[in-house]
Amino acid sequence: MDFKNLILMIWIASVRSGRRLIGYEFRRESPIGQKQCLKLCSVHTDCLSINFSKNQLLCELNSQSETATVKVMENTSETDDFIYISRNSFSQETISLAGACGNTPCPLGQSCISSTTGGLSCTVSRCFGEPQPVHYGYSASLPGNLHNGGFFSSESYVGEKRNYTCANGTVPVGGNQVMCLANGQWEKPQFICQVCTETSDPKGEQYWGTVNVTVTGKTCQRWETTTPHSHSFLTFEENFCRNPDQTSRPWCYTVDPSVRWELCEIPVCT
Ligand SMILES: *[C@@H]1O[C@H](CO)[C@@H](O)[C@H](O)[C@H]1NC(C)=O
Ligand SMILES: *[C@@H]1O[C@H](CO)[C@@H](O)[C@H](O)[C@H]1NC(C)=O
Ligand SMILES: *[C@@H]1O[C@H](CO)[C@@H](O)[C@H](O)[C@H]1NC(C)=O
Ligand SMILES: *[C@@H]1O[C@H](CO)[C@@H](O)[C@H](O)[C@H]1NC(C)=O
Ligand SMILES: CC(=O)N[C@H]1CO[C@H](CO)[C@@H](O)[C@@H]1O
Repeated sequence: MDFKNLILMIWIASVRSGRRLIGYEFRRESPIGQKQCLKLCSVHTDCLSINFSKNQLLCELNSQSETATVKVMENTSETDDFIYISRNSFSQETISLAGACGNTPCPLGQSCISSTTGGLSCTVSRCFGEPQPVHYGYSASLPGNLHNGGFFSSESYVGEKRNYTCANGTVPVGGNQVMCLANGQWEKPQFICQVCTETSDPKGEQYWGTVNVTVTGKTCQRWETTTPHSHSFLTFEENFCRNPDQTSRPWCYTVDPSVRWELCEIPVCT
């Protein structure tokens, strides 16, 4: 048995499957491989051990390693996936990579991570700012009390998905998650934030959004016109679905001469 294999054996013996050190995490990266996680720990002098999840490709750097007083958590169904590895069981090869990204720390939002070619380099690891979903249904008369929506969270690592919360008075339609991409930019949201009807207004009589098609996809007739359908609700905006007559939901006259009016599909606020 050569020296390399000996190190590998010691290393395996120190890996604790289904264990996780609780309470000393100072950094978390995802998605990242186990080897990259070890290297990341080795370039942080304050990293004494890692929690690594193979299924989630989640790497937790710990400021402590297991001792008589610092305990690793027993494997439960929740932590089964994790392995605990203390720094002093890393191979010499890994330790010698410390400082490989240079003596100055990586720029904000980047981490020292092994590249696909095997070398270490400062690599984008975080997304900043917030994604900008399409706000469908906002008209010029946007109520002033709406906030802009967002995450209510500052930490967003490459590969992580975050739930987006649409502004008050709007709900996400077609999903609500966005991923932080490898270039540090947010994925273009595939959902829209659409104006909804408040639960306190079940018939949507206060609906102020700009949906202009019916449930079957027919285009709405403009309110100020009386063709193809004549009517007396002439003062509403454009051809937006509205509920001026206590119908069950917002509706509109349609441009189809054979269909006088139809309900519109408007999401209900949660
Ligand atoms: C805990 O981990 C050990 C070692 O990986 C494994 O053999 C055992 O089945 C696990 N226990 C449970 C309850 O999953
Ligand atoms: C995120 O949104 C999904 C639905 O898209 C939901 O199942 C999940 O519980 C949400 N997570 C959090 C943390 O709110
Ligand atoms: C959004 O609406 C909820 C419930 O109406 C309210 O409690 C909250 O303060 C509002 N948030 C903002 C930022 O306007
Ligand atoms: C309906 O609304 C969409 C989105 O605001 C707009 O692009 C479109 O021109 C409108 N169509 C009609 C016929 O008003
Ligand atoms: C160092 C440490 O304990 N890191 C994390 C390991 O996993 C547990 C369970 O989620 C976290 O609470 C710890 O912070």
